[in-house]
Amino acid sequence: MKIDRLELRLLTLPLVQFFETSFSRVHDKHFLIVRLDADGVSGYGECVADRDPYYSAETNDTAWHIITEFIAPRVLGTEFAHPREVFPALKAIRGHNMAKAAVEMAAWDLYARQRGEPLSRALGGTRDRIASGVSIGIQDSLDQLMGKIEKELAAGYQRIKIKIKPGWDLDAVERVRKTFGQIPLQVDANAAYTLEDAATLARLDPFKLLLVEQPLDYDDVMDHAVLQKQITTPVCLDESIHTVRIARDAIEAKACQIINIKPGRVGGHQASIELHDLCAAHGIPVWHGGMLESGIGRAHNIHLASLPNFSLPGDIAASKRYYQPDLIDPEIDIARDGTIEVPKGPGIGVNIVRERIEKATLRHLSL
Ligand code: OSB
Ligand code: MG
Repeated sequence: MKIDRLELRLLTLPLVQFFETSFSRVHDKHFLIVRLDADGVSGYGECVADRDPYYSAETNDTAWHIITEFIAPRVLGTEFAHPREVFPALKAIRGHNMAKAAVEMAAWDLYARQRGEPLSRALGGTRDRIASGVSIGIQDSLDQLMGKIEKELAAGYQRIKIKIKPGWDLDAVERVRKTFGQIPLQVDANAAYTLEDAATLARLDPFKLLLVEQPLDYDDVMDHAVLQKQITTPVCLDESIHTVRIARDAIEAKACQIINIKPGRVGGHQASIELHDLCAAHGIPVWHGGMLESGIGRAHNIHLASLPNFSLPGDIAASKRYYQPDLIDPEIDIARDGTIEVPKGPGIGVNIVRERIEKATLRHLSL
């Protein structure tokens, strides 16, 4: 495929409910959508950067800058035999994985659409439904948190993840266990602790959590290895895993027993496949993370999560938990058994509603 056009949009959508992590509370999402055209076919990708550099160093504005100034010139007019060639073609650009991923993933959608096959097949997916879990943000009260969990369990979600931070951790987990018993439960600290908190984190052990996600700093590997020796809850890394190489180091150092894969964080689908395969070779289970994506990014995630080593339920939930309406129609929904169907149509396999994209657009550029 020879890509002849790149369209970039900055969009905003209000969240159905605010989402609070250890680093911020958001009420609406700001994100980029990339469209690539080749031979009359279009492919779409979503950038998971945010307005602020609190989850990662990238923001929508840095992604806009990197895509227009550095990625577009390397992609436009270039003949790619396969989308796996896109990420290596961007090697001269250090970092900026979210910007790269948005374009690379659009190329995968384009490729699969050209071939008339679902993206999951092009990626090497092996299942037609994925297991779905929910990520529940920090609430104003524990009562409110219990209400949210009750609702999501009733909807059928296969596991619950709650966000934690110092002061919203042990009491919250204890309350969840007291109220709901031994449900599949995990926690995500988004880097809110240091090794000095090891004793507090060890007090989570008796609650038999599936995992504790990114307890320590966003760029740390070795402190996590030290922490893992002091706690029995399996450590799962999210923020720290920027590249396949860092994952290899983290596994070697025994800094984690589980890895969360987000294609935006590692540079797209190809890097995610390599990360997935590396983990499989080392017996490290993976699950698919979420970044409050619209239906476009969410559909990409569903296809990727159909690969075999995604053996734990992901943070890929129904559209209506996030956006009403979503950018796609029909929206993504879960079945009563807590699974989501992998779309069967060509590419990401969802219908993108142009008018909704237009309505949500703040900025627009065609190259
Ligand atoms: O750490 O997994 C995270 C959302 C934004 C930024 C970081 C994270 C998250 C989530 C939400 O946990 C997952 C989702 O429901 O999309
Ligand atoms: Mg996380």
